[in-house]
Parts: sequence; C-alpha cells; structure tokens
Amino acid sequence: MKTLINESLVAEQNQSLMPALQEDYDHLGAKLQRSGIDIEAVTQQAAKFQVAVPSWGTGTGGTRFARFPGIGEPRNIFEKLEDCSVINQMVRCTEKVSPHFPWDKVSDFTELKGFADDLGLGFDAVNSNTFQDQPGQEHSYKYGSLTNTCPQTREQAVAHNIECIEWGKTLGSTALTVWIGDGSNFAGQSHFQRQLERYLDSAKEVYNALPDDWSMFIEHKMFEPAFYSTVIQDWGTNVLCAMELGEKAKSLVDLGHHAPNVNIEMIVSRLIQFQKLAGFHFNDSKYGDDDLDSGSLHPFQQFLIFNELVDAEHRNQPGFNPAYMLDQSHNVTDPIESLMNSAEEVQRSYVKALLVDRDALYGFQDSNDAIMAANTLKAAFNLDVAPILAMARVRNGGAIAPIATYRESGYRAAAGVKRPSSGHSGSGIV
Ligand code: LRH
Ligand code: MN
Repeated sequence: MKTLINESLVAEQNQSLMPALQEDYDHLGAKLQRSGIDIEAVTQQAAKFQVAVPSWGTGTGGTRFARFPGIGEPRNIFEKLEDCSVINQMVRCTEKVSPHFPWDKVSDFTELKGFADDLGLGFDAVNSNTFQDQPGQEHSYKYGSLTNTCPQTREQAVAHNIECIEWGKTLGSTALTVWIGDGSNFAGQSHFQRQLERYLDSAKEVYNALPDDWSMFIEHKMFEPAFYSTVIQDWGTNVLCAMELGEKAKSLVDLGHHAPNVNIEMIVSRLIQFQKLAGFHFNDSKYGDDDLDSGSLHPFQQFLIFNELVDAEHRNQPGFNPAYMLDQSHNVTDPIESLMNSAEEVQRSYVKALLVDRDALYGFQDSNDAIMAANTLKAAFNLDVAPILAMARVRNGGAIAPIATYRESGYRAAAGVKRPSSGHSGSGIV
C-alpha cells in the first residue's frame, strides 16, 4: 500500500509520544479493570471501527454566499483519493471513500479502482446527483428530478441513478445513496400525494436495477433547497418509501437534516427495530444543515446515537448492518484536518458507548430508577477514552497525534505547489 506521508516521520513522532500514551493507557486500564472491563478488548474493537470519508469533503466547502478555497485544493477524484489516503494513514479508521457522481465521474472506472487499491482505499456507498443541472443536460431539475411532473425529466433522473450503480459496481461499492432536493417553495405549488407517487414510481425503477447484493439508501432532509415542502422531508416518509420499495431499500440518517432538538437517537432506535437503518452521514449543526464537524457541538447526542447502535450489536439485532459515513462541509479549516478530527470524534462516541454497563442500565430501566439509568450512561460518556483511540491508531500503523504529524509532514504546502490554484472561488457547497 502506497503511503504519502513519510513513514519514518510518523514513527519518529509516535516514539516521542509513546511513553506518555502508555502511562495514560495503563492508568485508564486500571480504572476500567475496577469495573471489570478489559481495556485491551475495547482497544481491539476500537481498532476495527471504520467510518467512510466523503470525496466531496476533501475540498473546501462553501455556502450560497461564497467559497474561500484553501491551498492545494484537490482538482479531481484522484487528488481527492490522495488526500483520503493521508487521512487514513494518520487515523487508520477511514479505509473507504464515498464518491459523488458526476463530481467524481471518470472515463475509466477500472483505472480509478486500481488507483484507490494502490492507496489501500475502497469505496462505500455511491451518491447520485439530480439536484444540479449538468452542462448539456436535456431536461432541467429546476422543478424536481425523480418527482418532476415531466416524464422525460423523471426518466433522465432514473437513468442517472442506474448509471451510478454501474459505475459503483466497477468500484466495488454495494450501495447507492439517493438524496433528492425535490419539493416546493409555495403552498399549492405541488400536489403532495401525486408528487410522492411519482417518486415511488421512479424509485421503483432504480430499485429494480439494483444488483442482488446492493442496497438503496434513501436520505431524508427537512428543507433546502426547497423551502416550503420537501418530498422526502423526514424519517417517516423515508421509512414508508423504504418499506414500499422493498428489502434492499433502507433509510439513511444525515444528522443535519432534522429540525433543531429532534430526538435523532430515537429515530435511530426505530429504524433499527424495523431493520430499515441504512446508516449515517455524520456531521454537526446548530441551526440548519450546517454540515459542521462531527461531535463539534453535540458530542453527547452523537454518543446517545452510538448508545443505540452498540445496544443493537449487544442484542444481536437482526438486519443490523449500518454504513458509517461523514458528510461535512469544511469552509474555514483544512479539510484533511477536519476529516481526521471528525473520524476520531465518531470513533470516540463508539468507544464510549462500548463502555456503558448495559446490564446495570437495563436493571435501572426495568426498575424505573431514572437517575441511576441516566448516570449509568453519563458515567461512560464522561470517561476520557483518548488513550484507547490513540493506542488503536498506533497499533494500526497510524499517528498518535494525527494533526501534529500531518502538519509536520508539510503535505498541504507540497500539495499547494503540485496543485496550482484555479483562482476560481465562486460559491456553493463544493
Ligand atoms: C444533502 C446532502 C447529501 C449529499 C449532499 C452533498 O444536503 O447531505 O447527502 O448528496 O449533501
Ligand atoms: Mn448527507
């Protein structure tokens, strides 16, 4: 596997940090031992944890107002994959990349697969895009895509999704994520039922094109780009459509796609119970679909989501196989640093959830001992599991201090020389 950061630099950095890490690790190990928890077993589970990186997150993101590109912006999927390999070399829990078409479309997908293989990367769910018009596109998506009142436009959107499946098959992916921005901006603009009936007809055509081992991830979102109604606006409509389409259709939860204060962990529990949880687009938000770094504002909510996920694993919940992916927009940070940080934050939520004393929790729940049940969860959340995360990284060949080692490598400055800026800033998410 080709690595782009000098491995002796990583080893050097780790060597200087290892004594302190070992001390912290042993201290935490002794503490966990008192609760009958073997830190080694937890570290092994942490070392197996994986979360996929969004290809579109490796470039600087923006808003409708502006995008302020940084230096060494990746200009194509090959350079995006190079940046993803640097992220994985440092944190060793991001082996897969989720591509987005046509942003990542190439003429030779076998070549792209080979390029990723050389970097030790694979592909998670592929994403279609019928929320933008492409140059030379025959039918516009201005008034919708899979739900457009014009049959030719719907057919065009269906054909694009089926093409994404074909490209994904060559890349070794086994899932298609379908997020559509279809909706309305005025009361009366759309007939809600007929619009959803058109969605189901189109989605059924996409569903029927899925290979046997593939899944279709339906992603709901409350609003934007439509601001009065959105066809797949919440988990309710999402799961109804997934049930209507069939076993291979599941509901994907993007954390930023809910109204503030919605109990997302409960939605997750519902989707787990009905074997319809596709997986996640992890990020954080304060107001709308802000696509901020995962765990940067609501780490407790993210922990509570993983508490539901680990509980399902603990109970061997049938049909439980969620895909973990990040979906963020890095407007003011180096995207590589934000993605390394966010991968670690998601892994941190998982490890803290592993440390919940589930049998004690069940006891307190059954006896309605609310305070002890809440404290049992909080006890795990309040543990500093950083030594476990760092030890898992170093054992997987990664960096004890990813950002410090990445900065020491000078990778971004070198990318700035190799990838002259296009000078184009513009606006929009990518
Ligand atoms: C929609 C979304 C979707 C992607 C896009 C980049 O807001 O979350 O998952 O296609 O962001
Ligand atoms: Mn998303």
